Amino acid sequence: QSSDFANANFPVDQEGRTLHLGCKRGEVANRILSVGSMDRALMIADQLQGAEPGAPLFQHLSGRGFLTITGLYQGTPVSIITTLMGMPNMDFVVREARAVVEGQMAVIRLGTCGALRPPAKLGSFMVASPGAVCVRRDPDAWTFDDGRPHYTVSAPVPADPQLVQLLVAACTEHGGADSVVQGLDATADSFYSSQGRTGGHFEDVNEAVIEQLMAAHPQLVSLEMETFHLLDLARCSRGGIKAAAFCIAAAERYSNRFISKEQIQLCERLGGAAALTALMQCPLTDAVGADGSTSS
Ligand code: R1P
Repeated sequence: QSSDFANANFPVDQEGRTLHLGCKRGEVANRILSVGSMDRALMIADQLQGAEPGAPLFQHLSGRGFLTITGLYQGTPVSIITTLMGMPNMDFVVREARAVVEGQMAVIRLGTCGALRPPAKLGSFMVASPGAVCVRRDPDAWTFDDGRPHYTVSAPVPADPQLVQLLVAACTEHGGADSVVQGLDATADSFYSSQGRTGGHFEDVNEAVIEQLMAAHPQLVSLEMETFHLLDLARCSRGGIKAAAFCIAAAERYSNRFISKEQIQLCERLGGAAALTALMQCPLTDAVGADGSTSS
C-alpha cells in the first residue's frame, strides 16, 4: 500500500486507495455484508466464489486492520468487510466503501448483541426491523455535575423496509421462524458504561441504564455498538445506500448467560447465508450521481 496520500478532505493514494480501508474502485461490490470480526468474515466468505471458475476471492487487509473480501454469491458480486467495533469504525467502512463504489448500494450488518428480553434467547437472529436508537455517555454530566442525565438516548432511525423484509424472509429460511426476533436495537458508544455493565474501577453512574431504556422503548430487544450508525449514514446518503442490520444474540442480559463457541459459529454460517441471500435479492438502481445521490 502506497504511503503517499493527497487531498486532506478525503485522502486517497496515487492508486485511488482510501486511507483506512485501503480499497480502490473495482475492488468493492455494491452489495456489502459488514461483520465485526475477521474470523466471521473468513468463515462466511467460504460461501463465495471467485469472479472466474477456479479464481481466488479478492482479499485486501488494510494496515488499519479492515479486511475486504469480494467475490460472487450465486453469481452476484458481493463484498464482506470487517467493521471491527464501534461507530467510528462503521463510519470508515460506509464512507470509504461509498467512495469507491458506483451506483446504489445495499449494506447489511451481521453482528452479535446482547438480548434484552425474551423471547430473544442465545442464538436468536435479532433483526432491527424498526431501526435503532443511539445511547451515548455524556461527559458533561460529570463535568458540570448539574443533574443532567449521564447517558443520552437518540430518537430511532429506521432501516430500509424492503431490505428488512428480504432479511427476515432469508433468516426464516436459513434458521427457521423460531430463530427470528424482530425489534428495536440500541447502539451504545461503549461495551461497558453505556451498555449498563457495572464494575468498581470507574464511576459510570450506569446502574439504571438498561432499565430506563427498556421502559422508554417497549420494542427494544438488542444492545450492541454499530447498527445505529449504519442506519444513520444510510438515511443521510441521498438514497445512495439501503441498509438493514441483524445480530446474533451472544448474551442474555436478563439471565446473564453467554453463547458457546460452537453455537455462535453455526449462527454465523446460517446468518451469513441469510444476509448474502437478502443482499443478492435487493433491487438496486444504477442511477446514482457522483455524490452518491439517486435521481429517482
Ligand atoms: C463487542 O464485543 C462487539 O460485539 C458486537 C458489538 O456491537 C461490538 O462490536 O458486535 P460484533 O460481534 O459485530 O463486533
